[in-house]
Amino acid sequence: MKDSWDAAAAEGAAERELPLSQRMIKVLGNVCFSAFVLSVLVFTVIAVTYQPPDPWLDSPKAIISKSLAATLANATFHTDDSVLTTGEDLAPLPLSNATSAADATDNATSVADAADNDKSPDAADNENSPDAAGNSTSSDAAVILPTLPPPAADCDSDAPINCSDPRALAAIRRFNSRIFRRSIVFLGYETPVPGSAPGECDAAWRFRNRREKSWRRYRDYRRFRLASADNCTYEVVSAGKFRSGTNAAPKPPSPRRSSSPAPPAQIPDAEINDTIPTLGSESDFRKGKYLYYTRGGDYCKGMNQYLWSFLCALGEAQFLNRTFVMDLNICLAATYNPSGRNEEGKDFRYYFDFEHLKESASVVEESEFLRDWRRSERATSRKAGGKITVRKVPTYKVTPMQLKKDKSTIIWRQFDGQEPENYWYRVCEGRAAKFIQRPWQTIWKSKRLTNIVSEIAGKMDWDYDAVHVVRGEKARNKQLWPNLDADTSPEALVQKLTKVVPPWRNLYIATNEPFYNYFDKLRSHYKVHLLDDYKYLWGNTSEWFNETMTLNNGRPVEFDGYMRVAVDTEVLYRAKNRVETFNNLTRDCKDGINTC
Ligand SMILES: *[C@@H]1O[C@H](CO)[C@@H](O)[C@H](O)[C@H]1NC(C)=O
Ligand SMILES: *[C@@H]1O[C@H](CO)[C@@H](O)[C@H](O)[C@H]1NC(C)=O
Ligand SMILES: *[C@@H]1O[C@H](CO)[C@@H](O)[C@H](O)[C@H]1NC(C)=O
Ligand SMILES: *[C@@H]1O[C@H](CO)[C@@H](O)[C@H](O)[C@H]1NC(C)=O
Ligand SMILES: *[C@@H]1O[C@H](CO)[C@@H](O)[C@H](O)[C@H]1NC(C)=O
Ligand SMILES: *[C@@H]1O[C@H](CO)[C@@H](O)[C@H](O)[C@H]1NC(C)=O
Ligand SMILES: *[C@@H]1O[C@H](CO)[C@@H](O)[C@H](O)[C@H]1NC(C)=O
Ligand SMILES: *[C@@H]1O[C@H](CO)[C@@H](O)[C@H](O)[C@H]1NC(C)=O
Ligand SMILES: *[C@@H]1O[C@H](CO)[C@@H](O)[C@H](O)[C@H]1NC(C)=O
Ligand SMILES: *[C@@H]1O[C@H](CO)[C@@H](O)[C@H](O)[C@H]1NC(C)=O
Ligand SMILES: CC(=O)N[C@H]1CO[C@H](CO)[C@@H](O)[C@@H]1O
Repeated sequence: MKDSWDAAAAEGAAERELPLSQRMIKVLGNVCFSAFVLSVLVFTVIAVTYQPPDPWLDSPKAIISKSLAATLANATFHTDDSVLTTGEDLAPLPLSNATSAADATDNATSVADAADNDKSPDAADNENSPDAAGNSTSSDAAVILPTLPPPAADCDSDAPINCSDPRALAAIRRFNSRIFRRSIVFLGYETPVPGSAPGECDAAWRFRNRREKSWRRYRDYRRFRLASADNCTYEVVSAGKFRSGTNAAPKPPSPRRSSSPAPPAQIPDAEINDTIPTLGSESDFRKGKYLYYTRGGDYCKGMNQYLWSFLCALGEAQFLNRTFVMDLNICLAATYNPSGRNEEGKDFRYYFDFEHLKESASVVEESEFLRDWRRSERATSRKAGGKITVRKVPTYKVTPMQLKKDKSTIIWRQFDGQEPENYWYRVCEGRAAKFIQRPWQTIWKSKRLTNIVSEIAGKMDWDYDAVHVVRGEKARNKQLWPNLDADTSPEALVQKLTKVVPPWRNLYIATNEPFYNYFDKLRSHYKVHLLDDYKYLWGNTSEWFNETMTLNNGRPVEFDGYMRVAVDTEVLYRAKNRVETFNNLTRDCKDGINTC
């Protein structure tokens, strides 16, 4: 389905090119290094140019606009507890030079994995790592050098397993790429360390999810039991679950008085850097050009409306070639809050990836901006230097095109007036829609949330099917959705799912049905997983809890309804097979009677 663009491309390419890769690997053995590099290049080029023939991916922009337009009626959004698909679900990878270079190396791994499609042992043996050669140089050539571990001259297969021996990592890599090839792309491995018993090794690595179209990387570490074969290669006998290799877990920076076998040490995700950028000197501030929006009527509306408006504003800033002044505070609408009230003071970074946003668009945080503005004004009055010019724009009826020529340092849209006159997104209506592109690819879900997603999917070993069961308001509204309630009843679910999902699969149920035991009937057919089974991932001992608390000045953050749906949706997207409510479970239409 909506496979990750690059992964789909790599897989697609691998499928189409499989005979070639098989032949090449057979012919090459492990000597023709330069030809191997060439084949990697070929794969990489194919991966970069190949467009999967997936209608979902044809026009992500159209899809987003459509899904939003569908929720838009007379300049008001229906509140809907569905989560908008965001950039990493839809967008092709941002092919900046740096990332495409990174991709090329990633691809070396995916190519190796793809080559593993070939079930023949020699192909598997060729899949070898720089780490396996005991030497991870930064040179690209070394990264894809296919060497075998040095054949032991005096082979003693009874010798104890040595985890730092390159053969251990080679065996683990082979095993991983055989088992998880379809789900994840393996990036850097670390040298395995001994596990808790002889013959056990703990290995850690980073991976990317094939179904996520971002470059974000996640961590895993597992425990493996290894055995030495007669010819002295190591083989994996059994492998532990997600993050079972606690000896290989990243260590917290400060040495702790550990030794208690209790929970594995966890450290905050050091790869997240969503600190608020500062503007720098006062003269830097002066040199900039800014677009500043006063809070409008969108505040405290649904999250879809928030994004639709925010992306309009950001689109205008890009159209005007200005830095957008952004308020990181979000007011979360009542529908997502367990309290049932609108809640102010939520942070953009709880939900979205600010690091990606600041890398892909020019933004500055509002309070930083206001402080620097004041500072510059003061400096101006002292030195009578160049004045900071401000153009105030009271209404959305002044179009972006009219502002294009404006040279003011700050263009300040003020959104006076009543709803719906004061909605930000009205700026992008009418003729402006032709000029302004909403930069939807700048919005990814927060990595703090997708870390949870990765963990849930990892606990199921990426081997699960999922069903999306929409109930809630829609099931209660018999006028617009006459059959939904009956079609999603426990009996109907058993009847329908057993036709399409093989028995005893892991079955993840993404749902807005609040009653946990509602799906119990499915438990006699499947290993049922629900979001609430993973509560501990955001509970008060979790990594997420610590990390969000840091953002919130040390106060705990509630795992709210929007986060729930965001995680639920992403776990659903990563499933091997996905059964949807509309189309698959019921013939009712997604948006009510006669809308499909
Ligand atoms: C939208 O406005 C039109 C006419 O202005 C009206 O007929 C229609 O019922 C309105 N739709 C909603 C959902 O309010
Ligand atoms: C990135 O690529 C663009 C063209 O696509 C080029 O103009 C630019 O110089 C490159 N930047 C770097 C750092 O290589
Ligand atoms: C890699 O190994 C080669 C020879 O085995 C050595 O000369 C080189 O310094 C090593 N590089 C690193 C980064 O360890
Ligand atoms: C394990 O293998 C590493 C790397 O080959 C080697 O340096 C080390 O001495 C070995 N340890 C034992 C106990 O054999
Ligand atoms: C070593 O033996 C294992 C199992 O016996 C086999 O799968 C593997 O292909 C052999 N490797 C080599 C290089 O002969
Ligand atoms: C985080 O990113 C900012 C730039 O946005 C950079 O200045 C800072 O050094 C980074 N911090 C870390 C710890 O990487
Ligand atoms: C956008 O602004 C930057 C500096 O703010 C300038 O260097 C660049 O030329 C501008 N681009 C366009 C297309 O106006
Ligand atoms: C975590 O929550 C539980 C129950 O909600 C409470 O008993 C416990 O004290 C909390 N622990 C911490 C460290 O806050
Ligand atoms: C969260 O932070 C507390 C206090 O800083 C620490 O004791 C705990 O180990 C952390 N938990 C996780 C899961 O990182
Ligand atoms: C769900 O419906 C879609 C569209 O009708 C169909 O392509 C897909 O195969 C169905 N999935 C299952 C598991 O039945
Ligand atoms: C296995 C491998 O080559 N991994 C590389 C993938 O690309 C990133 C780029 O940032 C490198 O850091 C990894 O080492």
